[in-house]
Amino acid sequence: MERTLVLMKPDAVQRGLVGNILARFEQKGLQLVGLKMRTFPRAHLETHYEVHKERPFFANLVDFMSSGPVVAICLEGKDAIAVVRRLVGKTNAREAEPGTIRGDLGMSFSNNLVHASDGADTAKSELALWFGDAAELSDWEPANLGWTYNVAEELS
Ligand code: FUP
Repeated sequence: MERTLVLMKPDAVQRGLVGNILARFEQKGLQLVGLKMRTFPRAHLETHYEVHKERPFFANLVDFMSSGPVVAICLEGKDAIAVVRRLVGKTNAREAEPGTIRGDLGMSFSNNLVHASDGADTAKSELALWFGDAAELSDWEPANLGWTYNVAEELS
């Protein structure tokens, strides 16, 4: 099982899309193991987007991400990082495929509703940043796990 970070950005909160987005992950079969909501300080968001700090859009990105509450969640599942990235869709929401979160719900490149970790290393470092206290993540076994996956092939 893998864990990944998803952020529902301030546009998702302001547009009342948190429930819609969360439902898509739950319905897919991804397991919710962490959730928090807060307007995060600029310094925290600058650390999160450090890889982009030299890019021209960096200041705008940090302004946007600190402009209101963000809902941060941790999702668990087999190949969760890649599965979530596919559900999220292309960065520019106008180009994202229908059926994806950005493709169905967004029209913007920068206000693109969600962030999702893009690989194993980033998932690890981002989860350490957003859910640094292990007690913020819940280890639990969904009652339907043996129906979401094939027990003999995928859970042994
Ligand atoms: P993604 O992995 O799809 O979230 O996208 P990136 O990590 O490449 O970019 C992070 C965020 O920066 C995007 F969500 C949108 C914003 N961005 C811009 O505003 N302009 C750009 O040219 C590239 C990214």
